[in-house]
Amino acid sequence: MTRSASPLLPLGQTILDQAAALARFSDMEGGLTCAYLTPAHRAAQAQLAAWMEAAGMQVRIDAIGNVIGRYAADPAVGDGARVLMTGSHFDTVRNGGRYDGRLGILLPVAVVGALNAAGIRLPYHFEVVGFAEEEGLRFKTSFLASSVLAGRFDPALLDRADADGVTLREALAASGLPGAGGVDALRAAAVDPASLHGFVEVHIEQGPVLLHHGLPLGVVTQIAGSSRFQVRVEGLASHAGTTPMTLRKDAAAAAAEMVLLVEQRCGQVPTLVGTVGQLQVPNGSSNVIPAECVFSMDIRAGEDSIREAAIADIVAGIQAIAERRGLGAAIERVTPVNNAPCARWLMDQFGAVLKKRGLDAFELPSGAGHDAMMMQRMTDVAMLFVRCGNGGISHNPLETITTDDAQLAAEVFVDFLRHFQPRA
Ligand code: HGY
Ligand code: MN
Ligand code: MN
Repeated sequence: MTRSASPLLPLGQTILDQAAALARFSDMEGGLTCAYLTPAHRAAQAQLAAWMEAAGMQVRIDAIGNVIGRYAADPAVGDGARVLMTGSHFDTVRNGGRYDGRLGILLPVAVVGALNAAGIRLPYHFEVVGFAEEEGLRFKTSFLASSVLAGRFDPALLDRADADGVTLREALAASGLPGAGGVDALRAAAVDPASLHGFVEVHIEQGPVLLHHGLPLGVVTQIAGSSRFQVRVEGLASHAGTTPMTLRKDAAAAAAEMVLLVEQRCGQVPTLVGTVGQLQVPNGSSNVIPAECVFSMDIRAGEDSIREAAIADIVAGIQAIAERRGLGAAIERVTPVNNAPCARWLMDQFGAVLKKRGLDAFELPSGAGHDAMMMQRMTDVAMLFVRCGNGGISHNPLETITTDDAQLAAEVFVDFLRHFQPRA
């Protein structure tokens, strides 16, 4: 480091203001939806690139649309400098909150701006990634962006289509992104793990634990594994008025039973959760017995074995319900992501900063998925959680954080960066 001045500027308000400004790029009126590669998404991407440049970073956009800003190492360190990476996603769920993902981009960019303004360089390259896709909203597959960076992109996903029938391959070809969706370009966008010190992610907690304990910040121990499925139940369309109740093959009634099975099985173990967040009767009519019902299933647990056992039971249960009712059920496994433990050596460096400030080095697991999960397949990771207001609500427009908590998180992040010690 070339100077020892403390760059503790009022960053909290800047971060909140920028989150509000970024939320104006939306696919919907009156709320925030930012699906992968829509016009709003491209505008958000350009805005992030502009803020990174203004903060003093060199910016590149990779083949999947990640915006990556580099705050170059102190030149005195020489050519051997490695990269400490941070970042999170800028896509959102439908009608989501403005901090989910975005906080983990805006906060480190604001921190870099402050370091740069104070003339403080770091003894390593510091990169901030705005991940282009994490939520899985458009192509029903999450972690597209981090899977490219981590060298784990599955080319079969290029054939996956959105709700309008546009495939990922077509969307990338029309995007103007480098490589136009070519597999070689997507593979070449992977980062060399040997170049990394590790990956750290700042994220709003998205739950009530920190709020409940009266704590502004927490250090994540592990990220729960998750599996998503699409279930298609095939029944028989027939007349709602003339078909006796005993002679029906009602796909929606069968799906209802399946949804209750998910709720009942996932209620048996405290760390296990299961959600059916999408449920449709395609081409349904009020006077026709549903021929088809399609629903999503999201099953998560802190331990992979607990999740897998629940999945085995639920899959068997769905087949049994379908058989008993004389229907078909096809279950497609969309995204399985195993549990990702955080690295103790990185967690301890966040913990040390918190303690030095007289704060509790509180540790908690994450039930939500994060880009850090995919990055953990290639490097050590850690996460800093920021308290979520409004009872801890997230994936909801009511999601919120305070200016003071954003400020404190930025200060803790500055201390973390300035005292960062690479793994021995
Ligand atoms: O669904 C999740 O856990 C995350 O918000 N992507
Ligand atoms: Mn989310
Ligand atoms: Mn998120």
